[in-house]
Amino acid sequence: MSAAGVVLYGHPDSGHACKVALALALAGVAHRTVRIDIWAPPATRPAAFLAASPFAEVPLLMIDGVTLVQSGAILLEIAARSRRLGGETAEGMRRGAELLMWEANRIGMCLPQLREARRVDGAGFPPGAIDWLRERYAADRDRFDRLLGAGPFFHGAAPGIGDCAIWGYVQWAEAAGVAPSAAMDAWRDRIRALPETRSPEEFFPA
Ligand SMILES: N[C@@H](CCC(=O)N[C@@H](CS)C(=O)NCC(=O)O)C(=O)O
Repeated sequence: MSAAGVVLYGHPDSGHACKVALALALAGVAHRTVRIDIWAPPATRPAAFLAASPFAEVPLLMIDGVTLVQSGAILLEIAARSRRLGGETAEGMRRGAELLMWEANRIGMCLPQLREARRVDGAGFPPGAIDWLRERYAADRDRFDRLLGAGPFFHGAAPGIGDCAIWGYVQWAEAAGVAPSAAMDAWRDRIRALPETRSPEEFFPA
């Protein structure tokens, strides 16, 4: 994977894009980023991006001419290609895949929606939807603690793609109007303390 051949399209407001940016940083994959304005109409996005992305969504990762979409699939590819972040062993890949599926179905479903609900002041959310999402989050927070176990990371002593996926939106729990668990808070501190971790703005500078 050469730096010139690896391009990540993303935006700092996208937790899905932050998952991939963190994984590339932790795996030491040299790359360049292209910031896509996800708040502008899709048709205004760069032609090369629109041609490659089926839904005009970020993240999109280009590796040596191969286009990858869907953050979870991208994370699995990074682990497999770099043999890091769980990609070192079959067991690490299995753990990563399990965590990615859990995140996408659970915490990665309710937290982005709760954050969006606050941004738009609930407009467009049917009655009861926000309460339902909050109830789901309460269950997800308990399971976060159980999955993390003794930690310090979801993959054990070092972070893996599961940590990157879960970081995507758990980093913004308060912005979604919910409280992190104590274990969540401590884990976020550990992720932030990693030398490779950057803020969303630093990952995707304007
Ligand atoms: N399931 C996708 C979700 C991607 C997604 O929802 N991307 C949003 C930002 S978080 C986006 O690009 N929105 C802009 C748009 O749809 O126009 C993934 O995991 O990558």
